[in-house]
Amino acid sequence: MGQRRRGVRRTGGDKPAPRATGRGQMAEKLQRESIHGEFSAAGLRFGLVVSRFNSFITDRLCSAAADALERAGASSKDVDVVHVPGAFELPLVAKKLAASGRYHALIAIGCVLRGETTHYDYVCAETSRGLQLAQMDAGLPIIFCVLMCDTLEQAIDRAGLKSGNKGFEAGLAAVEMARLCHKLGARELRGASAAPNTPGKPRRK
Ligand code: INI
Repeated sequence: MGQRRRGVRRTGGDKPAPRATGRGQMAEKLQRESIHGEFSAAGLRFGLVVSRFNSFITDRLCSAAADALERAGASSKDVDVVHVPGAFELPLVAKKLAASGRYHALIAIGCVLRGETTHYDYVCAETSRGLQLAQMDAGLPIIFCVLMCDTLEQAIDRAGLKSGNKGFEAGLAAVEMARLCHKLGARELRGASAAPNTPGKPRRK
């Protein structure tokens, strides 16, 4: 029986099989050239839509979101806060703000707490559905910062206590998405003019 040399895989041909390395060149290239949004908010405009229902929580989420925007370099003159009665009203107002063309990203802030009836389920479902529809219609990032909790304690944990502050995370997400969408928009334009079948300038004879 022929013995195989250690470390040499037989492929049937003369060519040695590609060696599996920890990280291939392709993976490194993809990592290096991946597209992402920078955390720089300078010159960007943001709209925060904040529900007044459970304002004990939503005020804290809003402050943390504003803090994140400020730390990322946003100017206070470029951040607007609009209040609505409850989470259910967030989508319509977000849609209107998106249509204004004034903002690079919006943050929808609310807190829905489960009660004894099915009201909670309808408010949660329609709020999330409405915000996603508004975001897709407008093509503008609308960050989802609506807590949906079984208890007040769970909400408090997520508004600055045990589980951090979801408002701060939403602020960072808004900056990243605003930058990313801006970048992708610019790439689309460049890609269009560079498409192979795009007619170029007529050549002079
Ligand atoms: N709105 C909230 O934002 N959070 C709640 O917990 C909540 N609950 O429990 O009822 C709530 N209801 C109000 C709703 O969002 C609308 O404002 C209201 O139905 C008027 O359209």
